[in-house]
Amino acid sequence: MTQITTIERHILDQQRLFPEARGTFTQLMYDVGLFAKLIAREVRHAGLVDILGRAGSTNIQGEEQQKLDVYAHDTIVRMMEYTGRVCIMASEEIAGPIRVPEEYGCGDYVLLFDPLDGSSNIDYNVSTGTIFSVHRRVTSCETPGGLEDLLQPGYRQVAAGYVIYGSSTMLVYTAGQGVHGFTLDASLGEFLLSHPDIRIPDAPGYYSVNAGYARYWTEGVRRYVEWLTGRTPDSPAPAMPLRYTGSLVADFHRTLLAGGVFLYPADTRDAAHSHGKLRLCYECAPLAFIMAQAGGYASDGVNPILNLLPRELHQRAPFFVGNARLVREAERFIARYDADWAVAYRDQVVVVREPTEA
Ligand code: P6P
Repeated sequence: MTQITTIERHILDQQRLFPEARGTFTQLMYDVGLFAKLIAREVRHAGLVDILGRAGSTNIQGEEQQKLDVYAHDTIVRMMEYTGRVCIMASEEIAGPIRVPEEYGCGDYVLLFDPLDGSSNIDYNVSTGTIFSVHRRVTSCETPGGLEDLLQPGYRQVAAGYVIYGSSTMLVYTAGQGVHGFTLDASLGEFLLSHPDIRIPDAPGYYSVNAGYARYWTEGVRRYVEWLTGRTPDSPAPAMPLRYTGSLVADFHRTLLAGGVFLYPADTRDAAHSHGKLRLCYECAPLAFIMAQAGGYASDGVNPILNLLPRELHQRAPFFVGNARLVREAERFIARYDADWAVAYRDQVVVVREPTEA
């Protein structure tokens, strides 16, 4: 009989790698699996409710339907604050830190998340996702968690993952011991191990970028994309095909499994996009941790994403992620053709290096 490994069993097996582990982190990952199931259930209903909603202004339960991203946010907050395993949280949906009521206790961990990324695609039935990042708190347990616990560099993450609500619902996570994917068996209500030890393929599959913004790219990014598409003599052969869904988790998941590179670069469209569109703390950093654990690499075009020290919760970062060779080539094009931009950018970000890094 083939072994069935639930995510709970897998997390327990991982915990056994750390004899000193007290099980709190394991419990936290159980909680993540549960909120993922709750959100997946509602996302699955979205299309149905939408059709029925057209008959009137209420959903099938006769309630005013919550927006799914608000539902996802509320589900995660309610689920996680009650456990007492986190001391503070941050969400893409809320401007400031989410404090944990004192009566729930003050945990050792910190959770940052994008509750439903790509939710604008729900009406078109495009995959969406939840992205999460876990840090250990750095402030004393005697005090409530604070911004200092949230604004940590990506290399200090203890876990990161995402749930993709696609043709099937998958939870992909790392706790620093490789990347593992679990597919939801809705009939069991369990996430079952379907993709153990994910490694990004060496052979690049696709490149992924919103080519509609090409006119706003810097020269280095433009030349880099020409290189990816075989329009320069030393391009990676064969020229890579383009895939772009406009849903970060879907584009990242395909890059992780098929190889290649995803980029959302800084562009000259307006000030809001001068560091790109994606958020460092709960989009770029967790996905960078996963990609590093799968043998790939993530950069802002100048620095490793994992070495960026966030200065504010919703800070954006240019994002290049995928095969290490392809991402480092992006850094070379930017260093060569966007030197002035890179000098100005370096003055705007704070870089810290992992102590073990040379
Ligand atoms: P654009 C979705 O709104 C999102 O935040 C990410 O999921 C996605 O990668 C990006 O925006 C798409 O942005 O500018 O290409 O539509």
